[in-house]
Amino acid sequence: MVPGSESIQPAALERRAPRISYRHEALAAVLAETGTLAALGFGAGAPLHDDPRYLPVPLEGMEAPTPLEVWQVDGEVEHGREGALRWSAGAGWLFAAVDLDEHAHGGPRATAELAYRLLREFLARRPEQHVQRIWNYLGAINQGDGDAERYKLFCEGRAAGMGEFFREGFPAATAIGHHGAGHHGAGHHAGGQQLQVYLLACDQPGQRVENPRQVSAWRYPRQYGRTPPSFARAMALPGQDVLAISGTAAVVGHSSAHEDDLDAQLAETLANLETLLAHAGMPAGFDTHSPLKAYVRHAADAPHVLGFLAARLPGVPVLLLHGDVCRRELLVEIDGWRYA
Ligand code: 3EB
Repeated sequence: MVPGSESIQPAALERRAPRISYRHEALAAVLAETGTLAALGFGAGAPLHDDPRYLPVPLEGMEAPTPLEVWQVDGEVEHGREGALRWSAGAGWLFAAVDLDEHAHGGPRATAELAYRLLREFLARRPEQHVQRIWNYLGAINQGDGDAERYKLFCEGRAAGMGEFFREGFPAATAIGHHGAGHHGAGHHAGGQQLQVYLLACDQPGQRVENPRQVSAWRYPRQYGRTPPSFARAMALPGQDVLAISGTAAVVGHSSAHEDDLDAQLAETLANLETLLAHAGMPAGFDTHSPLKAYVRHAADAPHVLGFLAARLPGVPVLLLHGDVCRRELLVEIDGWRYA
């Protein structure tokens, strides 16, 4: 199914992928359902709850009301906390998240290194060691110039914190800048200095998928920083029933395309997504079961992005979030899931 995957082993256990949905429901009701592995709230208005499966994400929704994102598995879910890390696990799947204040840990590089070390050390003690998908949200992502840009420092710290844990290949990922408003429950966090990293892992490996229109991120040339970004373009989850799609933008080869042209960037992003689906052996197009997120740099662009996606991807659930792509010339990025 996945090109270049000559050694797919028959899975010892079929791991049906988590169902991901956007839901306008009460958080307590969602958490009370059997099989709820994680629930994500967005922005300053997100609900408050102590359950470790609930993560308030520091990105604002751009359409009110903003739904919860809910991850559900087949079976009972256990959960807990260890210091800055919270986790849940069930049916072979694991959710884990860390939220760190950069002020307390020495800036973006050291904080990213710590976040990845904490996650890696936790995973090393778990049966679910195969990380499929990671999201990274940091403040002021484009601040600083050249190698001192905060995103590039984050990339250095991430690679250091990963150590040898990902030597067989990187997970699919997203890295987006938040606007630092901070959650009303974030307590000690100075909003703009919050680093949040969360992930989905499984007790079986997935299959990494690259995009033939794009240079693999870990091979980006020196101009993009001392340490290239550590992610795969997508991951076919172990059951081969879902493609987890990394943050995808108007990058062709290794270059940003269509500077300052929102429509052209959106069209190029969709072309990249379609190529990724084809290369993963999946049917073309997205559908009503395949939720996407669109991260939009300028709030004023939200209606236009919504209109574009409604026309080009009718019926596809899209959550619009206010977030900055890690290259300052890029205005929009899309990630999500494609169910087979
Ligand atoms: C790109 O194609 C856009 O650093 O984890 C997309 C997805 C991007 C993930 C990351 C960065 C990351 O290079 C940027």
